[in-house]
Amino acid sequence: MTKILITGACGQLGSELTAELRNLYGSGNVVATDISAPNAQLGEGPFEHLDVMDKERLERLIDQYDVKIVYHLAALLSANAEKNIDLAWKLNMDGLLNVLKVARDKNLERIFWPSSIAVFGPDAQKKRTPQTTPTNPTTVYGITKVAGEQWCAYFHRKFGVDVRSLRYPGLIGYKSLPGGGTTDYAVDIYHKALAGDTFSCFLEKDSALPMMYMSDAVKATIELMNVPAEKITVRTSYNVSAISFTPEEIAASIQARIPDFGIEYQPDYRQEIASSWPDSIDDTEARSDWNWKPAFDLKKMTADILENLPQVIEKA
Ligand code: AKB
Repeated sequence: MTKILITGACGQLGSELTAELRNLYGSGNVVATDISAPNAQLGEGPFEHLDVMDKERLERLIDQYDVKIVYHLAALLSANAEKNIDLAWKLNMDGLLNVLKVARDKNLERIFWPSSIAVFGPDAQKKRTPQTTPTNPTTVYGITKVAGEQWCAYFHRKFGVDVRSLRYPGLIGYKSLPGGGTTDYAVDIYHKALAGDTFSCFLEKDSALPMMYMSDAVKATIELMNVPAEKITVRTSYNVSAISFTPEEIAASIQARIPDFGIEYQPDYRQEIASSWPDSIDDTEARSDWNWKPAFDLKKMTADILENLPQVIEKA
C-alpha cells in the first residue's frame, strides 16, 4: 500500500483529513506529522514531530516510512500571518519549497498543497470570482498563496512533480478548531450558540465570504488526489465553491433552531482582510475537470453541526 505523510496534521483540516485517510487507506499507511502533540481526532497510527522548515528531517521521515504521497498542510493562516509576516513568509514558503524539492529529488508520486481564496484581492471580480482573474492579494498570507501556486505550477512544468491544489474557502467543522484565520468566526459562532452566550462577531453583519463544510473539503481533497493526472488542467490551484454567507445569515440559520441566540458586531482588523476577498467563487473548472459537487448548503451544515457538536464538547 502506498504510504502517505501529512504535515500540519493537528490543524483544523489536518485532523479530519488524517482520520479520513486512515479510514480509507489503513492507519499504518498514514503518517501524521506536526509540531504540536497528536490529538485524539487523528485516530490510531504513526505520528512524528516535524517542523516543515527542517528539510533534513522531512527527508529522513520520507525515507523511514517509504512515503510516496504528501499532503502538505502546515501553514500560518491569514489573521496570524498579519501579526508575524516574517514567520508567515518563512513557514508558508520554505515549507512548500522543501516539500516540492523532496518530491522532485525522491520522485514522489503525488503532492497536495492547499491554496486559498486569499489569492484574490480587491481588484478581482467580487461575486462568482472566476478561476482566471487578477490575483493581487493585500495580505501576506495571500502573497504566500499566490507565490506558492506559481511554485507548484513551476515544479510540475519543469520537473514533472504531480502537485495538486485547491483554493479553499473558509472551512467550517465541529470536530476541530481553526486557528488564526479570518473565517474562524463561522466555527466559533456554533460554540457560543450552544453555550447560550451572545456571540461577538469580528466581522460586519453583511460581510459575505465563500465557505465550505469540512466534510465537503475532505471530499474535494481526496477526489482531486484520486483523479487521473491527464484530467487536471489547472496546475496552479483550483477554485472550489460550496456556500457563501454573511454573519447575519449564519446567525439566522442558528436562530431557526435556537431562537434565543444573540449576535453583536465588533469588527476588528480582520474586517479589512475579509473585505479584500471575494463574496463567492465560480468553480466551473473543478466541476468539469473532476466532477466536483458539494453536498452541504448552509441549512444542512447548521443542522449537522448543532446535532453533533454537543457530543464533541461533552467528550473534551
Ligand atoms: C483564513 O481565514 O485565513 C483561511 C482561508 C480562507 O484561507 N480560512
